[in-house]
Amino acid sequence: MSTYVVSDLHGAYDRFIKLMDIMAPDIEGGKDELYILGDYGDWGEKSIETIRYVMELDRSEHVHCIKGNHDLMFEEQILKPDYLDANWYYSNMGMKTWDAYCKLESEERESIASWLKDLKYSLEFEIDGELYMVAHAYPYFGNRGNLGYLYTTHDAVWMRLNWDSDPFSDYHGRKRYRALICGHTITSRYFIQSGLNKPFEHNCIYKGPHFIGIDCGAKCIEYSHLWAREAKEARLGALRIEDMKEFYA
Ligand SMILES: [Mn+2]
Repeated sequence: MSTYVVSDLHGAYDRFIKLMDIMAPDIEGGKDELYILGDYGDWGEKSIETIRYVMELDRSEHVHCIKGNHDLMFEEQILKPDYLDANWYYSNMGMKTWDAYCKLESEERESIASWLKDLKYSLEFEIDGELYMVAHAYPYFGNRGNLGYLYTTHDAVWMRLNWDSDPFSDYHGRKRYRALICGHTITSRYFIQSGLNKPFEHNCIYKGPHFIGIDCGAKCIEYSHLWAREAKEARLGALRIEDMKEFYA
């Protein structure tokens, strides 16, 4: 059995199909598990296509989807359709997602809305006796009053880590996590902060002291007219936890 983790698809449908071909997780046979850590749409041209495909995958009990900040903004926009959230629509490039969504049949709109609502903020799994948590940006332990503000759904999708952040430093529970695996921040930021050189010309997965960042910047793929360097470095990355093998498209 293998466990694959990918994040921040951002409408990069063609790259995701390519990556799935390269990883070839055995979902149907139930041998492998696939975790997708959120931000399915926005930025890329094929946001709705990506969401549709992920929803199809998510029908399997071996696929586990997490909510990202973009998915939360989309969800909130659906709940308040008369008030356009400019922060999502313009600043976070939700326009293609929203415009395409509004043209869908009501049945599909409803199924997307209910899928977004049900996305989890975190999940955990054990491999070789080591416990991992996956979340879009930051740990989430459920709505527990005793942990107060330290762990909110807001942080779970929005928090920005630094290269040496310990996302479990305020956690005083009995579990011992090997690492958080998250997306949300393009990994080049961690390499620049830490003074490490990236081992490749393209973005790659960041294996830090307390967390593993896997967002390799797929949202920039279609923006070479704005950010030539970012777009050139961008790719979609995934990690297989058992042997820490990296996959890129
Ligand atoms: Mn994000």
